[in-house]
Amino acid sequence: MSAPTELIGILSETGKVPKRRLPDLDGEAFVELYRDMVRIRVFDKRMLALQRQGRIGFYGPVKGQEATIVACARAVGSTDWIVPALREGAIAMMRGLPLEFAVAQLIGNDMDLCKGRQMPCHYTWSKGRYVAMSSVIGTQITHATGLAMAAKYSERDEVVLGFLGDGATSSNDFHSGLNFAAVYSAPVVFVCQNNQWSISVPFSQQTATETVAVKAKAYGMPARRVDGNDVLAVLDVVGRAVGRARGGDGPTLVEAVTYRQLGHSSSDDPTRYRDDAEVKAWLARDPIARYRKFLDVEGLWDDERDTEFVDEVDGEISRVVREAEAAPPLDPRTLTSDVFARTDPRLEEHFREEHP
Ligand SMILES: Cc1ncc(C[n+]2csc(CCOP(=O)(O)OP(=O)(O)O)c2C)c(N)n1
Ligand SMILES: [Mg+2]
Repeated sequence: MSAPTELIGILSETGKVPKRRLPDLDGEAFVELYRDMVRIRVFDKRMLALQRQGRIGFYGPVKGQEATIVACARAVGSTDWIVPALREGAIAMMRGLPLEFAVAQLIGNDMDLCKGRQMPCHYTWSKGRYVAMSSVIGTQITHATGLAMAAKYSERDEVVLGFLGDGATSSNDFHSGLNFAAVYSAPVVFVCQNNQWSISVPFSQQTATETVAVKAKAYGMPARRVDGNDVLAVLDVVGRAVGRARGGDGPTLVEAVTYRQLGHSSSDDPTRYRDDAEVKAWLARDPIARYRKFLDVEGLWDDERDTEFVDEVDGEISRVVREAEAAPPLDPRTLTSDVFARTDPRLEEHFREEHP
């Protein structure tokens, strides 16, 4: 089985696409991919600002990784499953999680579907088959494999998209997850968002292999290494891998090569451990700016529509933030309400004393 190192791309830096590589999408579908990416960027900026204002405690930005997120969301169907890692929350929103619920999850109040029991950015949306993330790095991989094995065993037509970061390739679950998926020919596509950093650890210190994709060879599964800042290429590559899984041909490992433009989270200061020059070089390969050039070349978008759209998204976010912030804090009794059949009398006593 080949272990590709070639980086698959469709969009050139100037936004040109060779005719034969142009996906079979209509103008509106091309524009929708752009709108999806811009929505994520605006949401990201606004949520980071809320964190800086002390209105939410923590936020993990995804700036620079929007193309992979959007393309993956568009490459699967409604009956497929998403097992996210840290940076795929926008897929829950693209699959129907109302924005006000997403903001409430960041606040952890009464409107939060997770009842404040998850860290911020760990959204859940069962109707959209978006699984709440486990914070323990790498565990998402075995969860995705297990879901896919169950789907196959139960003869359900479902594919699982399992996400991981470059850092997660060092986890034990990477081995177990990929090994079981390949041996059982499970319908899962692993998407590794290689954003070059695992908090402050660079990719070169994470692994001695040149790429993530090469690791698939040891498990006997195919891999693709794709430009993760090229929304059209990721859509094509992940779409084919999903088709392969659906057709009964088993798992694929996709390495999406991208870059975390900001800190690991709102608690991190990346200027302490990485060079400005590196950041600048990747900013020049920004996925949204590059795709915008393509839309310009094709005559599908312009500055006026852009400003109007950003204003519209900004307005919608202001509205949902107001709505989410208006929700009351969680009643502390919900800590146990759907955990125990009968709350321990000592806890009951505590609730009575502390929260009469
Ligand atoms: C088992 C485990 N070890 C350490 C952590 C702390 N931690 C949270 S995120 C992270 C880095 C993850 O890097 P990567 O997999 O590349 O994902 P990225 O954050 O870059 O998207 C670490 C070490 C954790 N959550 N779980
Ligand atoms: Mg990373």
